[in-house]
Amino acid sequence: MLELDREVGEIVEREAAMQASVLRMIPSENIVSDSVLEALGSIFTNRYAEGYPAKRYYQGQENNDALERLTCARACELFGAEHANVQPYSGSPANMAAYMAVCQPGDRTVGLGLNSGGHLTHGWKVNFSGQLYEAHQIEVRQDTERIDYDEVAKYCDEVKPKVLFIGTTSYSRAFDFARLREIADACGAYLVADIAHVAGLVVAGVYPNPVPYADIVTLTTHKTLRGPRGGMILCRESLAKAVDRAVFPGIQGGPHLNQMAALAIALGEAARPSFKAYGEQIVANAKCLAQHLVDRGLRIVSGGTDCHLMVVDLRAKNIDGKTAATALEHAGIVCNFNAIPYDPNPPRRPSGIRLGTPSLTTRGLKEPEMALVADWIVRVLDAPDDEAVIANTAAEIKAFLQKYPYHHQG
Ligand code: DSN
Repeated sequence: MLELDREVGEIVEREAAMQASVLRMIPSENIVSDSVLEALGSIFTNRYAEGYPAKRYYQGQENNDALERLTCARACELFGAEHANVQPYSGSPANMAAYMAVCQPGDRTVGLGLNSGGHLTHGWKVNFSGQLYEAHQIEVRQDTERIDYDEVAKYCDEVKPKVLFIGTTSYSRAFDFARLREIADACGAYLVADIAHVAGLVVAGVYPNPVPYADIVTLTTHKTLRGPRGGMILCRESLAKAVDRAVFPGIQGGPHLNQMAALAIALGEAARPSFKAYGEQIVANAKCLAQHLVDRGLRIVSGGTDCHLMVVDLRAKNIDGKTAATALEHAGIVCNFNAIPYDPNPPRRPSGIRLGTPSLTTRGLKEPEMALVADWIVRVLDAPDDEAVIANTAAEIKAFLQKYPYHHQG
């Protein structure tokens, strides 16, 4: 094991100690259960299984087929979907497969812009989605920092995209998927919903489920869903073949079966009643934290959150996002700098930070603790260059977190 390779072992030990002693507030991260970790390290990592159950290009697939069928069945049950593909290595390949299933290179697409809270794969110019397709982007309104569905409808009517690709990486408001379906229908587009960030909240019933409305739903499995790093695609039966062909052989080779085993376990965990309570607490914590930050003089983009994340506009504190995120990291609060909509500052030094509550909620923090978290954040933002403040905050957080276990059983 790791004792036999001290160089790697020591890095892993340092990482474990770091993760346990800081407030991990990157909204796309979480803490998996011991069973998920165990499955990731299982002997399924030794296998290859190109193809799909009963249609593989390798022999000896009995257990691999059983595993993939079980994982797909759990995914369909949990999200109410007709078909699931559980092979995508992560979210970007899942999104690439979604495009490939319904578009040809050069087709027009409409997606949510990066600074409005969309993802790179929703048509950003340096991403494959902006290079292979004629990508058009919608932005949130400048005054409300929210999607204006009438504007989206008008824009889609002009552009006539083949696909309307909607999802969030930092948009904190719930999407109106029924309205998006109407907009897609009106211009003859496919609707793809990327719920990478909010998949666990959908399962918990605290965020709208796009499955009844979207032709294709993509997600990652490691964010609020609290599974292994990975991706998944859900779709209507009529698109199943196109989606499966896009994943393999369109983009990928063999699925990562150890990742699939871990995903099956995570989906089993997400089906438990305790997961619903977990999802509810994630959102309650995020709303509570947002309010505490507002009470302490900060502005939350769009005025708040409906999910697990928020983007904090730091301009009232005269500090940029990069400087803030670096000071917070040294103080034991790990987050990421993030652009705000219509950000006057450059992407490497934007005006905001993005905060999320999934990991803190997994550790057991609740509303009363969100006041402490807000205090620590604001203390650092008010004195980012004060070494004593930074060191004292880091020590306080480390001591505080000793009460909150880092391991859990799902
Ligand atoms: N966009 C990344 C994030 O939200 O952290 C994940 O792809």
